[in-house]
Amino acid sequence: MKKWTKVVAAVVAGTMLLALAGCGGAKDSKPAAEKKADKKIVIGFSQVGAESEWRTANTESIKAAAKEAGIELKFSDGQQKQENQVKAIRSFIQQKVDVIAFSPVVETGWDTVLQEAKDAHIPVILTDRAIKLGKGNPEDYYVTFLGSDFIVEGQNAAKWLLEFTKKTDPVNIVELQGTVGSAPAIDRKKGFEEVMKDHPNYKIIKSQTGDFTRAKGKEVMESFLKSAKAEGQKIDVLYAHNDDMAIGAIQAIEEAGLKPGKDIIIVSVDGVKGAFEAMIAGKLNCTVECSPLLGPQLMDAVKNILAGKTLEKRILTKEGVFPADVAAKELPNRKY
Ligand code: GZL
Repeated sequence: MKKWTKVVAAVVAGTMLLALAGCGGAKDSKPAAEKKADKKIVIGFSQVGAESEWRTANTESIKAAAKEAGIELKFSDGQQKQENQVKAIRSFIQQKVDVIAFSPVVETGWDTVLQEAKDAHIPVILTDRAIKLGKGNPEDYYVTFLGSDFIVEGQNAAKWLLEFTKKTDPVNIVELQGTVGSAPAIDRKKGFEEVMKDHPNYKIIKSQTGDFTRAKGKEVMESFLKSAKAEGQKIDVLYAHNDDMAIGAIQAIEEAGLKPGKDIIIVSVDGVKGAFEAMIAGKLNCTVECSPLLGPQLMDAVKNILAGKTLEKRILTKEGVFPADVAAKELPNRKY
């Protein structure tokens, strides 16, 4: 009997040892990729700020898409200051996130922090706005850039205006520019002027930044109206680089006793709901779409990068032009 007990004890002990080794082994035998697959993806996102309806919709799209994709999102609001965005990107590097994405408030000044991200081997995705580096090719510092073509948006605004007004006598245009030094402000101006150069009777007589906000757009439009009156100039058209500045300007035009959309033709960019409501009220004549709904594309790009796939350097968003006569029909379809 004693001998049996010894044998059973040995078998039990052996089995236990095997089981322990097996379960340890099971842990060690899982392929690295699978282990990685178990680990939740973490993305650090540095946002420009909360300056416009467009930006709010962009932030909502990114947050919703991260949740949907099961990706942990570390989100930072830059309050439209580059130093805040640089600080956020540095913190993402410290936290060793899997991917860094950001919408650069201005085009330049990113060389050092992007080199730090590169040295830390953290892939970077550009969303919404482009960058320019002091030296070297920007494309060496980010995996992909997803967003709109702002030059085309400026061209579309000018083409719509020419088609809508069909003027041969002088047309005085005032321009509310976006944030100084930002890609959308630079390129929307560039695209608009490229088309207008073949129509010299259409002239930009005043141009100033309204920083993409309603408040500043109203303030600058007030100064345009005041100085034009003092100089005996008529303002025929307002070209605003975003709908928020146009909506602010509409208030200034009304307070000056003029009819926005009639006395002053207004064309702007973004295609936010507020623009459709202004068009239905007859106060805005056209908005050129610039989609903020970049969240799903961003999360797909993150997953593809971490899966080792190669991405296009540039992922373009398709956009339309919405004149006032389609606003009522289109409004129910708008997602931002
Ligand atoms: C455009 C985006 C601009 C919007 C503005 O992609 O960067 O910034 O046109 C926003 O409304 O503030």
